[in-house]
Amino acid sequence: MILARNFRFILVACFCVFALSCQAPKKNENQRSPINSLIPLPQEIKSTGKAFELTDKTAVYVATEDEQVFAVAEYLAGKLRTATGFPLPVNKVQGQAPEGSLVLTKTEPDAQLGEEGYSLEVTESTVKLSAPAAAGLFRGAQTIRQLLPAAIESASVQNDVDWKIETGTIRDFPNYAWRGMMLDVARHFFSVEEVKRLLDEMAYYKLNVFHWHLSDDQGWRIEIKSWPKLTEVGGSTQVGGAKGGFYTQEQYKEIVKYAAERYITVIPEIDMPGHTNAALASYPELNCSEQTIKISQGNEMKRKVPGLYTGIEVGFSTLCATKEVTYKFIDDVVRELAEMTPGPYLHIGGDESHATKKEDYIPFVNKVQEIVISHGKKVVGWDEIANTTLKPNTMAQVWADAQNGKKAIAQGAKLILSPASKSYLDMSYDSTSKLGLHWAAYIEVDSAYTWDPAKLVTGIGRENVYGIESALWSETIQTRSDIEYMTFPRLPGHAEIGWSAPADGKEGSRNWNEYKIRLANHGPRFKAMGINFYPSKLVPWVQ
Ligand code: TNX
Repeated sequence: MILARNFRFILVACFCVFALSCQAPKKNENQRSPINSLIPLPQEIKSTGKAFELTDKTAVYVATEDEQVFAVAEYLAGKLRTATGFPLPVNKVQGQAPEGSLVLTKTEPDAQLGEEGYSLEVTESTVKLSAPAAAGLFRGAQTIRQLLPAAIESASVQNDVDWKIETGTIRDFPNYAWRGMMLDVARHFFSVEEVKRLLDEMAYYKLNVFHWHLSDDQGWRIEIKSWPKLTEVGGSTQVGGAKGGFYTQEQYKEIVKYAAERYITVIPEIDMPGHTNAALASYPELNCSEQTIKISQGNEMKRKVPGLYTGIEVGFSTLCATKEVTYKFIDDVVRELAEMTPGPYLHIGGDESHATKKEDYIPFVNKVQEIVISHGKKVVGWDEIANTTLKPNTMAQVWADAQNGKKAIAQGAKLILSPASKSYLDMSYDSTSKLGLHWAAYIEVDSAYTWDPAKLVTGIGRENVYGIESALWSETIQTRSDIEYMTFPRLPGHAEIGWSAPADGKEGSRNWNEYKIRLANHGPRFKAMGINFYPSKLVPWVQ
């Protein structure tokens, strides 16, 4: 180990001194202390105080035949070409790469680095990024972007910038396997381009799971060929009553591919048995109620169908758990979804099913788990599903009730932690926020950062937690700009909680005062990327 985590503070202090001692900073120079620009903080980092400079002669070399590695090299070069204006060609190389180059190498498996870990060695002459897997190289590529001046993220060529990376070594790997973000596209619909943009932003902070909340009372957003009215009817509107939208299966696959190129796994969610009004309005037979109404002329009787819903109340809808057609419906939906989802998990929701009879909820969730497994996938559900018999490999996502988390653990399940009071990105920052709800908390940027998944609840420890996830519900979120305002700058803090071990080596604490300096250095990066962010007064933003 180059440096134990406990020494990070000493290091941070050293880098601060280094940064202060720099004379006459050029454009962006003050953002260049390596630690000060890195989120999430790497596990081990050692600076040697000199610099590698990217020039119009720099080339990128790939020291393997692996096409995925080549693709990562192309991705990285693409990210660096725009603002530098340098050609940065990507070439394969056997043996030594020439001086002045960036080299990507695939190494032998390494238990500590795993799939996503990497090491980076920067000397005055070369930047060497190596990892056992392409995913690790991709994560390391984000570190290289962050080590460069913030202007590297600009959408046009920037002159007068020294494109320097400070020399040193980094060895880095994630603390948690699942570092996710959920986007609710049901309450308000977001386009393919908006989703791709979010995936790019997630990738920059080394997230690896995109949880896609595809259905809810207000909208059904994924084309299901065997049940076409789901999108025709259920996808037609959204909160507030405006036109909704949905993804065709082709668009879904396009997003899955885009995510995969960023080493992000897509986990689709079909929320059930509650949160299903859009489906119930599309297919009357999925309702339990056989109530009939008289059609004014003639003797015909017609089943009463709930209308489309565009409000934001929850807990009033349920699929009929006692009808066979319900399970035929779920089987078709799960089959079509599973066929176009390479990731191992499907999310079945299961939350706030207040309209489902208690005696129906447990057999319902048990049957749905079986259906998902029969299509080759594992199950994730909101914490309420812990009240049923969890199948092996089913995971519970704790959002509201830690007791449910403990029930899941008692059944041998792992947890995804999304505590609403810390990780819900739809919670307002404070009482003056125009966007968001605040039923769980107001979540300022420091509060979003200062928690430890392994210490949050007595009885839920590191070994029970598979990962963490930020959730953006979209009752009040309508545009890309709204998404970004609620996501930034809280998501980088969550990303660090998921990736980095607690900064002072002690469990249960994170040092906000150290972190806020690094976050402040991301202000110019957000601006260069055109990200609309909440300029919290708690952060000493670099201008
Ligand atoms: C609770 S979190 C919900 C969502 C809402 C959210 C609003 C969860 C599993 N259910 O349906 O959108 O609160 O913050």
